[in-house]
Amino acid sequence: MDSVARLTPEIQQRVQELKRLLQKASYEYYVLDAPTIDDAVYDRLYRELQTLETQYPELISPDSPTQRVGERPASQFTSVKHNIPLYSLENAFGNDDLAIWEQRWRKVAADVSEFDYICELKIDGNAIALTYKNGVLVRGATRGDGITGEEITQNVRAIKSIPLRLNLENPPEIVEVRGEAFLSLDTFEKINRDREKAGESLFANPRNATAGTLRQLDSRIVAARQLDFFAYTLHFPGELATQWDALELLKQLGFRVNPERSCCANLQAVQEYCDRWSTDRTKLRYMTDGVVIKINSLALQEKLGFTQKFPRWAIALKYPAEEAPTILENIGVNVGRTGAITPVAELRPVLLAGTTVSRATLHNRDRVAELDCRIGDTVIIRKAGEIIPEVVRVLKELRPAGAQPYQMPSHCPECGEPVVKPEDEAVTRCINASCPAILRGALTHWASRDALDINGVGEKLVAQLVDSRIVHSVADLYDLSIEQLLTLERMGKKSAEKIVTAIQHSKAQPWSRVLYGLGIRHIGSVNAQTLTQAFPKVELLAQATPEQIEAVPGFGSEIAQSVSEWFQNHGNQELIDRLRQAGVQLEGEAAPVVRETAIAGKVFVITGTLPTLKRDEAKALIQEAGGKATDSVSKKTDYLVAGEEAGSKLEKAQTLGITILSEAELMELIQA
Ligand code: 1X8
Repeated sequence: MDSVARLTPEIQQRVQELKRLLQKASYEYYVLDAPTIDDAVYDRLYRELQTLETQYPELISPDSPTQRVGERPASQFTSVKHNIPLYSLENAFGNDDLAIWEQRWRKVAADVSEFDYICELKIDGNAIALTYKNGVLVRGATRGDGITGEEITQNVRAIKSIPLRLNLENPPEIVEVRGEAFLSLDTFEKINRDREKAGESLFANPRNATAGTLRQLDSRIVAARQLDFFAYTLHFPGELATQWDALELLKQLGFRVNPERSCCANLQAVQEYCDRWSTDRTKLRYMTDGVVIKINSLALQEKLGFTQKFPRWAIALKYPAEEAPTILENIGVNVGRTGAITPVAELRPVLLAGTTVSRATLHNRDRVAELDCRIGDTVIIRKAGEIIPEVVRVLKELRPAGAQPYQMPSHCPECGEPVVKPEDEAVTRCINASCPAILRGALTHWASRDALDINGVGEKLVAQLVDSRIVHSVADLYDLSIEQLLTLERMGKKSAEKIVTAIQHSKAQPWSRVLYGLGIRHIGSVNAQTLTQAFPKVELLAQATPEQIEAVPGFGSEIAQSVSEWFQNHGNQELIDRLRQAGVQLEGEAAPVVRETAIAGKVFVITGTLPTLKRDEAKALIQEAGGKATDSVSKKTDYLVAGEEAGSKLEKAQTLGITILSEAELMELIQA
């Protein structure tokens, strides 16, 4: 093997040629849906390029087709500020809303008499912002909150219909492209079939599956999932006049642009477009949830500008949730984390809003009685947004003879204990504190992302831990050993080690998350943060009277009662004691909810006087969010947080091109 092979002009030329050929082939295949070369030929060319790049690594460039998939998984994502914010759109739910919108914007631009609209399908996926520098894709980011998103460049590269290089001779220095990453319905269903086979939890809909895929740390998984992308916004310096031209230019640059767009001279034409797609959208192989209507002229868009929240020059007409009839084959029950027993409709599988539905919630006993649904009935089901489908009505005229009214079970299907139905509540409950279903729910909630955020402890593992009687309470998690985990089916040493480490790390999570994780009724993550601000120690909260809790702004008597009762329960007091012994945080200021991935591993230096934080406080916040705070600026520094009278450190950071943050920007970053 000649590892020091000489690089000749011929080889350089061949590499260029291979990149061009492969780029063109992939564009024809993924964007135009019109392949011109055989798969086998493509593979041969790809391997030839790969071989040459291995021999001459200096020839590898970020726009090479071999660079779509990263070799090594990323360890985390970082948050990035968008160059231009991503706005959300105002919603319209019918023609009246559209007419009001038109009147409203015309008042702002009273002198405008000539205009037209562009209608585009609203793709139900995840918005992505792409930055091209000198024609090469350098950054991909999720929408996030519109101001800051997560940097997912490596994953974006793995989307084959996104060009790594713009198809343009002399590209401007910076081009920004926005669009929607999505999964086709066929791919979505295949992913769920595979997950079902592997015993993994299913994605509720293609949008969630897309979001989950974009957040994969391993871009090889992203590539395997076959995400797709429609481009719809172009920020291109120069002479673009209309949205229509922008879409045409996006196409020329090598993007997939949704073909169903239409230029409409007036609202009536817009309404006809919306009417047509309200039915025709069910024939598409991807999910749409409405139509985006934009004013075509970019000059007029600029003149109209933005409100606090939305562009004035665009609106989204949303389609109502879809309904479908099917047969109710059985009524099962699900026991939740709080012991609530929910009747569940088991349905003959039916296609609804593009996905196959076989279960729907019936909410509670009163709802079942109100619907009077019986096994064998023909029922209408509806899917509203991403929420689990529900049964909305029964077609009683189609009821089979002899169908019996439904009776809720008198005993918990999980533990066999009698259930209770408080007079004033619609909910039937299992109140057996050691019911395995309640324990499973409590553990899953404890480990969930907004609570203790323990990676690797999901529904599947929790079920194994409960069934094998290794874990009887949340506190038992902290005594779990690698050896115990290894007794579980299909558990390897590496995974076991990771799980134990993740559990131990969760001890550093702030008191507010711990309180949320306890799963006290009415205490969601926002209430937990407010409460921990008012009661910065568990003892203070445990001893508080309902009146003292009610004195917290926003808290009513029902919440106060629920919290107070929880802490009076002997079993719960024991749980708190054990958590304290384990080293879980039961005090401290309510820290903002921080996602572990935002700045994990990033190196910060603080300099100058910050407007509100002392330097130690800023350091603590950075460390809490997983970052490192050091004292001197070097090439390894990721961020310099600069306050007033910052001196030589600021200069040095500027020369090294290090990102400089204000205190406010730091706060934004660690709250992302
Ligand atoms: C969101 C979306 C837009 C378009 C399509 N699908 C979406 N989900 C489009 O303009 N064709 S625009 C948009 C937004 O601005 N938030």
